[in-house]
Amino acid sequence: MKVTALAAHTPEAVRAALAARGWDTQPAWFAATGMQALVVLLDEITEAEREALVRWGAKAGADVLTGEGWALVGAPASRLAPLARPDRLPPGLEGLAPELGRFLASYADPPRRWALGGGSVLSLDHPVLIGIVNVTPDSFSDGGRFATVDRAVAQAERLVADGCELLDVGGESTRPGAAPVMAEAEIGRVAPVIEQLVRRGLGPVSVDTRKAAVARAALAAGAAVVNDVSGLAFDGALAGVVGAAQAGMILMHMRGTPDTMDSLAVYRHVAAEVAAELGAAAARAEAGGVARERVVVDPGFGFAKTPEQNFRLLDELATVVALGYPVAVGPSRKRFLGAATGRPVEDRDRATAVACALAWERGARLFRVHDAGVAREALQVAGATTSSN
Ligand code: PMM
Repeated sequence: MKVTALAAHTPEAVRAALAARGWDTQPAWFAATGMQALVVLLDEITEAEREALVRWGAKAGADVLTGEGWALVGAPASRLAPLARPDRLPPGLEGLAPELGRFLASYADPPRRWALGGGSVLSLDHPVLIGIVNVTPDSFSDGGRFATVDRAVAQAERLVADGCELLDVGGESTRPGAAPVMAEAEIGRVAPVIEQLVRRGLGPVSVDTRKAAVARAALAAGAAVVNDVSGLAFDGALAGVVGAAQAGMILMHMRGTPDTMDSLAVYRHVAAEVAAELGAAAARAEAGGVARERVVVDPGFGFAKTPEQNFRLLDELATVVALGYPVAVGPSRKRFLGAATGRPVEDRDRATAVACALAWERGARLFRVHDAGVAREALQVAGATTSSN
């Protein structure tokens, strides 16, 4: 007898073991996905559901830890599946099926593409780089250097040459203490740049704004995506603008505003709370008319999070991925990377690249970066390491 411990962090090792023993691709993948261990936290459950879960767990061989109003359930995905099937549900657990069904469906079949505006589609089977084109006079990392259209275009050309598939143009700094920018001034900064980038075929282009008026002007100038760092909390009209234009939308997590966010970095469990708040933002987007296939979520590294919380969130990114939307991350040159490396803002591209690779491994698919060169190499290695599921 010979014992071999298989890698359990993805279904790949089980799939390969079955394939090597003659299983066909499809059943091998299906079985391996079913064997994958999952842990789900169920909050807001009734006392009756809690008791029913404990009984079911004992019978089904699932680990169930519970307290008042909650249960932690650990089991292979295949064993959780009956809980998502109304016809096979143990009595007393009928209320769990819809949410669990949604979760298991997106676990088994994560989004493989992102529909932007203008008919563009980005394939998510490989790491997608989003290049940052800041046209603010006061952005924290490249403040003022690309403040004219020509400079922004030159920066965009470099980012595209380095592999960026989307360019994110921003005209408002979200640094704490940054001066607020009126919509007209923001439009004056971003619209001419977006027009030039699109005219030169450097697109698709995204606009980094919280304001409906700026989004409307940017979309008219040719932008295909609106990237809202407030996750639709700042301007109630923004979802309607994005929905009407059938554009893509990135919803980033933050709390408060750049001026108040640091005092709001209080979490009992940062990944679970960020995921819940992003789920609510995505529901707002869909209610406002943005189609689900156009939505991307972003945990918002550095926004209302301490360095420790950013690292916890990066490690537990799979919780955000489990929402079922493609996940973008923007760790680029941020303070938490400086906290770990001691490097100043202008020397954090290596740390950024590592953070991107770790995020890819945990399920992120889009990476917003200032300098694409090093990040691309890190992501090429990370991408090549991941099985093509
Ligand atoms: N970070 C900044 C600005 N916009 N958008 C998304 N989606 N994710 C981010 O992490 C993010 C963002 C702040 O960084 P910058 O001022 O250097 O652009």
